[in-house]
Amino acid sequence: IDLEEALRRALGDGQLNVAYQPVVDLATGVPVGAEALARWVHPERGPIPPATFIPIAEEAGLIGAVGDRVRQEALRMLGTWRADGTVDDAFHLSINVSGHQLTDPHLPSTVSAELLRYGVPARCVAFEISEPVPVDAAGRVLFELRELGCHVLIDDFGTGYSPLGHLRRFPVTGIKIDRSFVAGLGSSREDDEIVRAVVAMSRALGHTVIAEGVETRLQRDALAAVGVTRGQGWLWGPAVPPAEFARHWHATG
Ligand code: G
Ligand code: G
Ligand code: MN
Ligand code: NA
Repeated sequence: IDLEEALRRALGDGQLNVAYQPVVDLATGVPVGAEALARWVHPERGPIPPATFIPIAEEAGLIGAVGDRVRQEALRMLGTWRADGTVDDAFHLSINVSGHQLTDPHLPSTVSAELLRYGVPARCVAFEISEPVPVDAAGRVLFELRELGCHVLIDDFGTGYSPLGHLRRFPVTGIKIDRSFVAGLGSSREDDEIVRAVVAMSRALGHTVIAEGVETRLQRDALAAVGVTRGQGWLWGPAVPPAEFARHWHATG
């Protein structure tokens, strides 16, 4: 099938949804937040992973529409969860933003209106950046999002596109340690030392640190040993649809 055409249709048909992966307190396993992740289930082809459709959306000029859809749906969901007691007042929701979205000067006012509409405090929302971004335009947008009170996280820290310069140029409030470093924790001396150094730097800068891709108790314990307090990964659970998230995490949280 022509995936671009199918994606265009999916946006109109509500085939594009959001799944939520818990971010937990490493020591207790209690959820302190979640990351919103785009999900597309095509009526005939079944699930199409973001690694496939996000690049298509970028090429087709649809990444703005996809991003808007995910953000609006995620903020609406957080408003509902806050109102019905599924999550507490400290719960943070992370939303991915593409480089393209960060060049839209209207993004901060759009976000501000959505926060009001859904009754969500800005301090409960974090935007994750993981791509090369045009520094001047994105800098302005990120400063305005930060001024609203939203958090700004560097995603995939240490790999992909996460230059240290972002920490100086952008109003960053935290980092997410890429899962490739978490993978070797407790068994690779290099990974242990790299994560230890990243944590020391983040602490000195006053940034929060979230470890991604935590799959084993060995990794969790190694993270705790170097002072990481928040984690995300299959050890606690994958991204799941909102109803399942509420059912599972309401009881434990
Ligand atoms: O769940 P996983 O397969 O869910 O996600 C794969 C990749 O797709 C990740 O790198 C993630 O950052 C990216 N991704 C998931 N949802 C979104 C989204 O809503 N917007 C953008 N820009 N990227 C997303
Ligand atoms: O935005 P980001 O690139 O961080 O997207 C999160 C991606 O990581 C998603 O594709 C998600 O399915 C994946 N993921 C989440 N938890 C784990 C994990 O414990 N191990 C691995 N290998 N991948 C994970
Ligand atoms: Mn992310
Ligand atoms: Na990541």
